[in-house]
Amino acid sequence: MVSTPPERDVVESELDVTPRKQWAAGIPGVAVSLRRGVEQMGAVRTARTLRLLNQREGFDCPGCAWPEPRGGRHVAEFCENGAKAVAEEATRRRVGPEFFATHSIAALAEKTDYWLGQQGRITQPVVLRPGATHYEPIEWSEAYSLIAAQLRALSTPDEAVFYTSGRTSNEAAFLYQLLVRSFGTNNLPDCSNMCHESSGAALAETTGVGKGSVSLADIALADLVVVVGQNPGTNHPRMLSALEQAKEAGAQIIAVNPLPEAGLLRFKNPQKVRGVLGKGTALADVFCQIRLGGDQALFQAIGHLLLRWEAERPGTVVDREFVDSRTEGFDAYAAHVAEVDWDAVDTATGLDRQEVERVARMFADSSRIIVCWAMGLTQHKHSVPTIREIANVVLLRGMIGKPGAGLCPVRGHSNVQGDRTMGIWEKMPEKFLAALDTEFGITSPRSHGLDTVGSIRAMRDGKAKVFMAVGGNFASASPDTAVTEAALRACDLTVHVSTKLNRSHVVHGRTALILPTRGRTERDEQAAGEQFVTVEDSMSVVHRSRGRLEPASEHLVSEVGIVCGVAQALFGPSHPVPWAELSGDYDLIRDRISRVVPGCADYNARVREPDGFVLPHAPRDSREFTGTRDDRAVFTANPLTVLRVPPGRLLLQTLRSHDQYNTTIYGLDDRYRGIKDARRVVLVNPADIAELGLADGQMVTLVSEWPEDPTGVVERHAHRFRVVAYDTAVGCAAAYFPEANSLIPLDSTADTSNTPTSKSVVVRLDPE
Ligand SMILES: Nc1nc2c(c(=O)[nH]1)N[C@H]1C(S)=C(S)[C@@H](COP(=O)(O)OP(=O)(O)OC[C@H]3O[C@@H](n4cnc5c(=O)[nH]c(N)nc54)[C@H](O)[C@@H]3O)O[C@H]1N2
Ligand SMILES: Nc1nc2c(c(=O)[nH]1)N[C@H]1C(S)=C(S)[C@@H](COP(=O)(O)OP(=O)(O)OC[C@H]3O[C@@H](n4cnc5c(=O)[nH]c(N)nc54)[C@H](O)[C@@H]3O)O[C@H]1N2
Ligand SMILES: [Mo]
Repeated sequence: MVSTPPERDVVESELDVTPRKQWAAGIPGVAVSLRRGVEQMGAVRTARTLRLLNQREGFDCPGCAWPEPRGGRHVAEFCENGAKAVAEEATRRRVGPEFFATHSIAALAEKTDYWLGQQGRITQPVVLRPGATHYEPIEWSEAYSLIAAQLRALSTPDEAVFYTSGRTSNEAAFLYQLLVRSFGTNNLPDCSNMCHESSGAALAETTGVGKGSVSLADIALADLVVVVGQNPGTNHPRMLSALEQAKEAGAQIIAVNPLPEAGLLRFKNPQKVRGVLGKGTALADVFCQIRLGGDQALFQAIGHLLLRWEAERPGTVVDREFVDSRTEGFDAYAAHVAEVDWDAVDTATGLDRQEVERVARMFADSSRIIVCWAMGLTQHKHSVPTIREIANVVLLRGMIGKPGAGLCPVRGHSNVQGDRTMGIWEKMPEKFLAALDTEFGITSPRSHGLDTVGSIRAMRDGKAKVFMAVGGNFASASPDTAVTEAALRACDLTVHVSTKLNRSHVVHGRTALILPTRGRTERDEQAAGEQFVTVEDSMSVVHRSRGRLEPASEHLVSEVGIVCGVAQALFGPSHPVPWAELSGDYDLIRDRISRVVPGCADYNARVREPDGFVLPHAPRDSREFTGTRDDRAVFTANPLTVLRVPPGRLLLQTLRSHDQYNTTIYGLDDRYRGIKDARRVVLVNPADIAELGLADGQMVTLVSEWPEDPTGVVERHAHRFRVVAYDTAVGCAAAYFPEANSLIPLDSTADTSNTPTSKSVVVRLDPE
């Protein structure tokens, strides 16, 4: 069986490859952000909008989840890519009824995500009726009734799936999960299932809290910061300022990555004259060009060396006091890593042993260590054991719950962490569900719901028939594009609460709705007056976000309003949850949050503090591990996984360019990597190009091979990719997400977390 994904994203353009950049940000960064802003918003709106970004009385940047400095939010805290994210939302371009009258679904389906996104903000709710060729306007009340009728017609609530992307505010997320659980299902897949789920799983198990244990202030206090599997120059640019501060205070930085990413190697701070004019700060002291998926082996080897040195000079490496009083499982872990297989470490990492030793030595010699990571660690089959292995090393050095030290998963979407805190999860713990039931007088279902991959399977197999999404672009962001698209098309109803057009709107169920919503930058007037919302950043800081711009259209409804609208139509007036009141005054939602969500007592008052408040985190705050089985941090012994690639194949990662926000494509350049005007490229080491008998610039089809019963090996194809000779680790290749998503088999997921293996797909490069 051969599955052939759609070829819609073929961009016919002349590829232009220039030497990759040795540094990030600086003048080009600021210039690009202003140019993009003016293009989309005009000069006055650009100046006004950027002035409000990340300010105490302004709105939270819809870019990444990196925190703002506390007490420092009076200084403009934005970056090139944050400004692009804002420009996308605050654009003056509009998609109104005449747009939908002109463009049929068939015509829109031919367009790329890039083109769709460029058309502007959707101004009014639209419906695609069964068999129709065009979306047409619909009244809000009719849209709500239509959803309610379809939901009521299901034979069980578990036939509906409710997706969330990570931009949704805490208030909207809290009400959304309440709607879904009142309806009777835990089918709450979210983007986190494809993102940091592996981090949550590994950290909850080892430390008792599935979140990071450092604050922004810790970074400046660290003497060693290790950045693994992350490209902050593009995806968390404000993190570079923090790294620069740490560096200035004497910290050393290690970058572990198959690619020499510009932001990790050098940084020009646009907010400082020296940064703009000078050569910038050299950030990484050591760059380990690791093979994809080699990090577990690296950290196992580091653990091995640390314990060996401890045996040679007892009391110098292991924090005995911490290990004895606060952890369990140390002996089994020590016995396990004593036996480390060095040949396997060599193969898995591709690093030479001196390099591994040098890095381990830095772990031994530093007294305040922070390890940061993102998708390079979370999207492999063995991601959870990899992150556990990092926890082992951090624990044996006693690097949790003290200043300048800790575990730091760097989240993606600006409120993805908050959405989880508010209950967007298919398996919320009993304590949360019980509190929700008591507060509202409902009975939440107790059986676990479907995650993202589970939802795709259920829709594919006809077991789920209604798909609703608050934000996101499920069709493009999910793995196995052809399978996901077929799954969505098999639904009776697909509903998207969106700001802008995307692929998911044209890959529709029998009936489809697009419900346009106000974005975070926009004013939110309700019955009780102007509202603000709250969000949680990657370091558990909860704070306000208040939109100030005029909404893109008078017909837009806030996410809170849409959730309440659906709920009222579905449950009628006698439901125990007072939906109408809640949607008129967000303080009333926050009162409820304060009684249901752990750590949120007195929520309304605390979010009104100038910088908000920090959610409790026992390991960080008091070195307590009360969330684990025995109230102790857990060392784990993890069998070593080595990804072996058959001859003639490469291991492919799918990653972001500098000019995109997930499936939202801002432009076709990847400036820091020196790629211009092209997205269908595959970056390959020159040695592999020679070995495979290919040439730089040659056109190839990427083919992934996946064993599937009973059919045998299934091939997935992505055509018209251009080979680009690039300095990546040998045996490894890279292509952009979402163009390469068609290659990732739905069943290829991480153990425990079920996250698609977007960073390790075995591929063949067939010449075209
Ligand atoms: N401008 C912008 N900002 C964003 C986003 C965006 O698309 N655009 N997306 C947001 C979201 S949702 C997220 S989750 C984050 C994503 O932030 P990142 O995780 O930085 O995003 P990716 O582009 O997936 O980059 C993965 C990095 O890990 C490296 N890597 C891949 N595999 C491995 C491996 O096996 N080992 C190691 N050591 N390294 C590896 C890659 O070379 C690359 O540098 O960014 C958020 N911020
Ligand atoms: N191959 C591969 N696949 C991946 C990844 C990868 O690295 N490789 N990364 C994964 C990761 S980390 C993530 S987080 C997911 C992302 O998956 P998603 O979160 O589903 O995707 P996005 O592209 O961020 O969603 C963009 C859409 O959100 C809508 N939107 C924007 N702002 C708002 C708003 O304020 N409200 C509402 N309601 N809608 C809004 C717009 O319509 C826009 O088109 O993708 C995952 N998929
Ligand atoms: Mo993400």
